[in-house]
Amino acid sequence: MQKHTVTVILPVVNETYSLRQTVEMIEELCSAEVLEYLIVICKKTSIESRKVIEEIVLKYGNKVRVHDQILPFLGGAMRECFDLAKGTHLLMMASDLETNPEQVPQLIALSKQHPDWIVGTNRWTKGGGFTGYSPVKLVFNFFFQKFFSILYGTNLKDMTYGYRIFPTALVQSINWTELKHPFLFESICKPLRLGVKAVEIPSVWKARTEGESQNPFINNFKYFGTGIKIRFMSKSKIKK
Ligand SMILES: Nc1nc2c(ncn2[C@@H]2O[C@H](COP(=O)(O)OP(=O)(O)OP(=O)(O)O)[C@@H](O)[C@H]2O)c(=O)[nH]1
Ligand SMILES: [Mg+2]
Repeated sequence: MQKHTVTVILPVVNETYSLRQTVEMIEELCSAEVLEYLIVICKKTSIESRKVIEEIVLKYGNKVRVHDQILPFLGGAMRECFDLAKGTHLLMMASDLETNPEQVPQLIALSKQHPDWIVGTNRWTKGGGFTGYSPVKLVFNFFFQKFFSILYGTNLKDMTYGYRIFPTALVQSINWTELKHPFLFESICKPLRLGVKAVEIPSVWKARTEGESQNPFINNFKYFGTGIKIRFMSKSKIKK
């Protein structure tokens, strides 16, 4: 069997100490499990963030790759990294500490047990939760999750949290279309339609303490169209 190796994808716009802490924590907890860090930057990436990235490259050498994205927005960043990843698996997360890096070893361990599955995280279960999340978004998110778990006939309870580990071959075989934040939702909807198994571990989302989100509130409504469209899309259109 092929050795399980992981590419950690870290999109960066305005994170400094949060990015540094993310990499350092993963290195401390499970360095040997990580093949590479793929840091993805864009025109908006701040000078301060770029300085921290330089520091990280100096410290960890060729374990770190920096990619300057061509496609726009978060979905564009992730999609390009999906194609560039060298690991057998890739971990989609953020660099603003809203995806708790302490859980990386647990995600990798489960992914090793079930290499063909997607291993994600769940804020809507015992042991998971939200700290500092907007109350309006929380209500919206609750009903959104209920609706789409029924529509997709899945046990998953958190289909919009962009903190998951995927088999690289799987994501490279899918035709992705979203460019903005709804990509985080597309990335679970399309595999589910293809019959891929997915599990979740409890996780606490904690609001960032530096910089700001790139996802204006109004954009959250776009997730709805994404979920409906993919639910009724033919499998042949989902596959490349
Ligand atoms: N390279 C790159 N990174 C991005 C882009 N947009 C967001 N990111 C990063 O991706 C991570 C997640 O994005 P956020 O904007 O924090 O959004 P979010 O927390 O998923 O969404 P909300 O909960 O709705 O705010 C952060 O580390 C961002 O810096 C982008 O266009 N390009
Ligand atoms: Mg965020």
